[in-house]
Amino acid sequence: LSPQRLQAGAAGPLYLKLRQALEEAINSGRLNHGDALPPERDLADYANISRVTVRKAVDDLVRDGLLVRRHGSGTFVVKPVARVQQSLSRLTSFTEDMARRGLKTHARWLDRGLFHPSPDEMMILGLPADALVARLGRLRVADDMPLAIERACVSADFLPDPQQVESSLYAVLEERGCRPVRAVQRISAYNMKDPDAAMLGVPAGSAGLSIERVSYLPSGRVVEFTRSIYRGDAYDFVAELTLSE
Ligand code: 16G
Repeated sequence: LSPQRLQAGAAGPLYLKLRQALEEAINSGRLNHGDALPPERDLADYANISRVTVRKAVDDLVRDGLLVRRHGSGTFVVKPVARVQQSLSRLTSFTEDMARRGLKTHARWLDRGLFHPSPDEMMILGLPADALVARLGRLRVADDMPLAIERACVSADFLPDPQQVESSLYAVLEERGCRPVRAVQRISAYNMKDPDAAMLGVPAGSAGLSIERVSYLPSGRVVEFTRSIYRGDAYDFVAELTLSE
């Protein structure tokens, strides 16, 4: 990032040269994934260029997903992700899926308690307005990488104490004899917005997947209605298709 190198060389806008220099620093590992970028003011002073130029180069790299701005804490180098290949034919839980890949999961709780159901929840779970539902909102993290935001809703009949769920909802449902055996899932494209994007560590506007899952007990009763946002840069959903007779 030396001022001489930036000023010298082929003609062209300074911000593009700075962008290229920063990109090289990231690709060569001089700037590591997760590292904070020096403040824009320091970069401008050091390279002897204007803050507007620095801002333009950084904006470009944020737009392309190489850097991410976190409110109040600065700009960071984005970690490239190994995509999760998720089967669409098995009814598994996030904890099980990650354990199978040797990853440790952890949750940041956004919501965990008993509430009266919203009209959507009443209709989908088949509950009266005076019923109670357990809502479990979590940022789901695997090996320190945030992957999804999930908001699960379960009738309090099945989960009277939501605090019982410390890591796996399905493990608790299994213990209580009401693990779902069938689910219908809808996946739609979604452009992420803040604060969700910020929680997932991606720029606002990044591609995401909005997923809804309604899962059932063997009796046909709905046990879970979950709305999630998955990172589009981290997931491939894979289904096996066969020719029907
Ligand atoms: C999966 C399910 C979610 C379920 C959760 C339970 C999708 C899109 N979502 O993430 O509906 O609530 O697993 O995971 O597949 P847990 O047992 O680890 O809490």
